[in-house]
Amino acid sequence: MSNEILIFGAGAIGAFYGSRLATDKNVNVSVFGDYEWQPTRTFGNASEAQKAGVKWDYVIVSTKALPDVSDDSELLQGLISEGTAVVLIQNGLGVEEPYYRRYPQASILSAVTITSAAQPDHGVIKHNKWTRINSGPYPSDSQAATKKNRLLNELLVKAGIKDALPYDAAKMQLLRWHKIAINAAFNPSSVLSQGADNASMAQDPDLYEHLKAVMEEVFTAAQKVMGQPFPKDFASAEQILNSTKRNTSGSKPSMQLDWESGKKMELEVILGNPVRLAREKGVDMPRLQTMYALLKMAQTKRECASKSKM
Ligand SMILES: *[C@@H]1O[C@H](CO)[C@@H](O)[C@H](O)[C@H]1NC(C)=O
Ligand SMILES: *[C@@H]1O[C@H](CO)[C@@H](O)[C@H](O)[C@H]1NC(C)=O
Ligand SMILES: *[C@@H]1O[C@H](CO)[C@@H](O)[C@H](O)[C@H]1NC(C)=O
Ligand SMILES: *[C@@H]1O[C@H](CO)[C@@H](O)[C@H](O)[C@H]1NC(C)=O
Ligand SMILES: *[C@H]1O[C@@H](CO)[C@H](O)[C@@H](O)[C@@H]1NC(C)=O
Repeated sequence: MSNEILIFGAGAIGAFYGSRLATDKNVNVSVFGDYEWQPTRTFGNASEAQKAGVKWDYVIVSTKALPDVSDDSELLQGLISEGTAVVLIQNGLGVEEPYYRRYPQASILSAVTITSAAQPDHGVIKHNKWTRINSGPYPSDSQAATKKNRLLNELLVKAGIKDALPYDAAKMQLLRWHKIAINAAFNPSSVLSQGADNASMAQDPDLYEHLKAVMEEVFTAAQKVMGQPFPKDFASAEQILNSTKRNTSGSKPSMQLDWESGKKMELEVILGNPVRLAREKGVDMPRLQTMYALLKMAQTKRECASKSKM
C-alpha cells in the first residue's frame, strides 16, 4: 500500500512526527521547507513538490497559523487530489476552514498535539518526555475522512506514538476549544504582563482569578457553540491551574516568545476566531475580546514604529 506523506512546515512538531512516521519502512516522508533531517525527498517549495509527480496520501501542515498575513492553503495548490488527506496540526480555531473550502475533493483532518518538542537550534529537534496526538475528520464524520483518520492513527501508533487517539469530528472540535481555552488564557496574559512565565501567572492570586475566568469563558462558549458538553476526561480550569502552579520550569507561552523576538503573534486563530465563532452563535466572550483588541493594537503600533525607523 502506498503511504506517501508530505510535511509542510519545518518546525519542531512537523519534524518530530515526520521523523517518527519515517521509521516505518512502508512509509515515505517528504518535506518542503528548510530541513536537515533525512527524509525520502526534500523540496525547496510547493512547485518543486508538484513536479515530483507523487500522489500524496497525507499532507501534514504544521506551520504557524497566521491567516491575517497569508492564506497558506493556496501553497498546496496542485498537491491535493481525491485520495489526499490534509492533516492540520496547528494551534487555534478555524484553521481547517480555508483548506476545506479550497480542497473539497480532499479529506480534511484536524489534529491537536501536546508534544513537548522544541527546536533549540537550527536542525536540532529536542523531544521531551510525553507526546499525545488526537485527530478527527473536519467538519463532519464523512466516510472518506473517517477512514483516512483511522489509517493515519494506525501509522502513528506503528511509529511508536502510543498516545495517538482518533476522535470523531465533534469531539475533535471540543478538544480544539479546550486547548484554545488554555492558550487564550496564558498566551496573551504573558504578553500583557511583560513576559510573566506560566507558573508565576498561576501563582499570582489576581492573575489566577483572571486565567480561571478566561478558561471558563471559553469552556462555556465552546459547549454552547458545539451544542454538547465536554467529555468528562477534559481537565477543569482549576486542574490546569494547579498543575501549572507546580511546574516552575520557567517556561513561557509561545505568543510571548513571538512578541519578544518581534514576530507576528497568532492572535487571529487563538483569540479572533473563537470570539467570531462564538458571536455567530450569539455568545459574547468579553475577556477574550478585550485581550484581542489590546494586543492587535499593540502589534499594529509596533509594526508602524519599526517601519517608520527604516
Ligand atoms: C516510496 O518511494 C519510492 C521511490 O519513489 C517508491 O518506489 C515506493 O513505492 C514508495 N513507497 C511507498 C510506501 O509509498
Ligand atoms: C521553487 O524552487 C525552484 C528551485 O529552487 C526555483 O527555481 C523556483 O523558482 C521556485 N519557485 C517558486 C514559485 O518559488
Ligand atoms: C487545586 O489545589 C488546591 C490547593 O492545593 C486544592 O484544594 C484543590 O482541591 C485542587 N483542585 C483540583 C481540581 O485539583
Ligand atoms: C513543565 O513544562 C515544561 C514546558 O512546557 C514541560 O516540558 C514539562 O514536561 C512540564 N513538567 C511537568 C511536570 O508537567
Ligand atoms: C507554558 O509554557 C509553554 C512553553 O513551554 C507551553 O507550550 C505551554 O503549554 C505552557 N502553558 C501551560 C498552561 O502550562
